[in-house]
Amino acid sequence: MTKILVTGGAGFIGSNFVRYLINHTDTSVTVLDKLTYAGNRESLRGLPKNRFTFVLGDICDASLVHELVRRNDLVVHFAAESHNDNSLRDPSTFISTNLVGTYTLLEAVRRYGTRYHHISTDEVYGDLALEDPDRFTESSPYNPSSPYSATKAGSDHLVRAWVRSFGVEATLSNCSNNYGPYQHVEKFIPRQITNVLDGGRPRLYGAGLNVRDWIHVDDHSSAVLLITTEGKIGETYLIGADGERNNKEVVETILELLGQPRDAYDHVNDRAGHDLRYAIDSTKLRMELGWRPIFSDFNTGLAATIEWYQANEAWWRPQKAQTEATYARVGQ
Ligand code: NAD
Ligand code: TDX
Repeated sequence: MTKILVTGGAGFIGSNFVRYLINHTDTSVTVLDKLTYAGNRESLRGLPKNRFTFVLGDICDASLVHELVRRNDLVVHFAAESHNDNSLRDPSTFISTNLVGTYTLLEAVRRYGTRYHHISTDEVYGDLALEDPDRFTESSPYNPSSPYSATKAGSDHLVRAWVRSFGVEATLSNCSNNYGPYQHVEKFIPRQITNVLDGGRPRLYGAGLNVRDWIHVDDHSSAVLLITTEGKIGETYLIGADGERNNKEVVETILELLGQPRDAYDHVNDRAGHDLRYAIDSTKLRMELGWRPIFSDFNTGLAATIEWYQANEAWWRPQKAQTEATYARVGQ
């Protein structure tokens, strides 16, 4: 049985990945998570005690990280400050968690010879024009726009340097925008769903023409698991499910699925430096490792996600008022 250390396992993608591991493998899982505003112990409720351990702590705490890495066979590193809007308000925690935290983990896996998988984002490549026929590939140049994406780009570079200079056994993946259950209400899709459930209206930045390439979080999990077992050391794999949609279309679909008029949304202040379009070409992952997404129909996945938020108000309610108050201060 493999022992896997999952950092950031109380966050959106980490908690879905932990559940995916428990349901699809016989591994035992240890989560290391600081439980920042984005981490939620409730997202890991009900996991089997004989296969799951939760450790409260910071990935920048070198002695704790070394002790946990020493006891595990594989580290999958999700922990991060993950929200672009927050990074525009205060980049400081992005520097410490995303850069120093990754460095701390790399030094530990280097010391114990532990296999490492690095979770990253398509945002490291910057953005594409709306009419550009090209999509991001593993050889696209790095060109991050926000403090968040710059720190993710920096962390990717650290991983490659530790592979080349110190022989660390690492793989990397850069995924497009995830949606699904347990996503914090600060993020686009859960924010709009819960606004409507609260009797309010969706809030679209600018004209709403920015394009994101949506993938269901379970498809991200299946790809990461495959890369950790079949991926080649030192290689990067882009993860995406051909889910390009502009924000206006997504809001209109949410409204329709919730039985509201398709135009019942508000335009609000745009994000500074707002990336126009992300789009992933996942040919390498599909051809070399045989990966395929299961959620090929975005509207079906979105409908299931809406049902999850309807059924789990107790999970999201505690964060909603504070999140909206923070947005209101900047006219969003
Ligand atoms: P999230 O904000 O929902 O979760 C982050 C988790 O990390 C939280 O549980 C938080 O408590 C924990 N954490 C933060 N700082 C920590 C620290 N110093 N020590 C220990 N734990 C800490 O984020 P997410 O959306 O689940 O993203 C997870 C990863 O996936 C990130 O690395 C992100 O860059 C990447 N990613 C996200 C997306 C997306 O669409 N959300 C897409 C591609 C890549
Ligand atoms: O209220 C909103 N209205 C709106 O129009 C919010 C919160 C967002 N938006 C727009 C901004 C983006 O164009 O929706 C799009 C998606 O926004 P976010 O959910 O903040 O995601 P994004 O900035 O694209 O980054 C996400 O995908 C890549 C994750 O948060 C990152 O962690 C990941 O790396």
